[in-house]
Amino acid sequence: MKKLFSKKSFQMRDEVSCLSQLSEIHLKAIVIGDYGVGKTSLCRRYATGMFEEDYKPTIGVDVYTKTLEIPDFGIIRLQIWDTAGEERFKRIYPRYWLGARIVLVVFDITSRKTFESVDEWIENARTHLKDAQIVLIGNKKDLEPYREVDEEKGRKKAEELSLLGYIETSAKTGENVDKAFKMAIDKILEKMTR
Ligand SMILES: Nc1nc2c(ncn2[C@@H]2O[C@H](COP(=O)(O)OP(=O)(O)OP(=O)(O)O)[C@@H](O)[C@H]2O)c(=O)[nH]1
Ligand SMILES: [Mg+2]
Repeated sequence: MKKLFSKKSFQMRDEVSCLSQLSEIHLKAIVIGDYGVGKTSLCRRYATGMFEEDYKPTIGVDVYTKTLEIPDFGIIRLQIWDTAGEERFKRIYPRYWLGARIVLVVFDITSRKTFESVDEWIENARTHLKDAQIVLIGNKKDLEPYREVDEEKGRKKAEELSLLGYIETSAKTGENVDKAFKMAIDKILEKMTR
């Protein structure tokens, strides 16, 4: 197997598990937000590069995986828990939060209502996770003519709530999807190697 690590040693915190002598890092992300905002579409686009126009509401949770090779660092195996946004499933089961280091809170830029739910989702996440990187995502960026939430509002919300950042994505075109995940992963790697 190709050697992926330099000999440089670094301190690992107990928040990530490390297998086979620092060659693999396992990270868990959880994706939350109202129904229909595009959580599944973002996960699918990121993990498989595909997009589906059909809306099939998620029931419970689906788990996606993605393996990333970080030059001079190693392999990250990312597990992405895609939750259901539908009202009656709004309560995320406690075990879904377990071990998550990344939270992606998604709203739909064409729906003010989904943006108004963001505070509740974030409060919910913070009750369960004390040290996670939270990224706010305004999805459906390709539907610009139907926009109901200004980019500035999203940015301000992320600042107000001291989140890692705000990014607008399109699961349909793929725009910024990798970047949204990378934002959180980079932050975790930065903290680990500091
Ligand atoms: N135009 C456009 N449509 C999108 C985008 N992302 C998702 N959609 C569509 O929006 C609908 C809902 O997408 P899902 O990904 O299933 O939404 P969800 O947040 O997973 O919904 P729940 O599982 O019910 O919580 C589907 O018809 C998708 O094709 C996007 O970026 N642009
Ligand atoms: Mg879904």
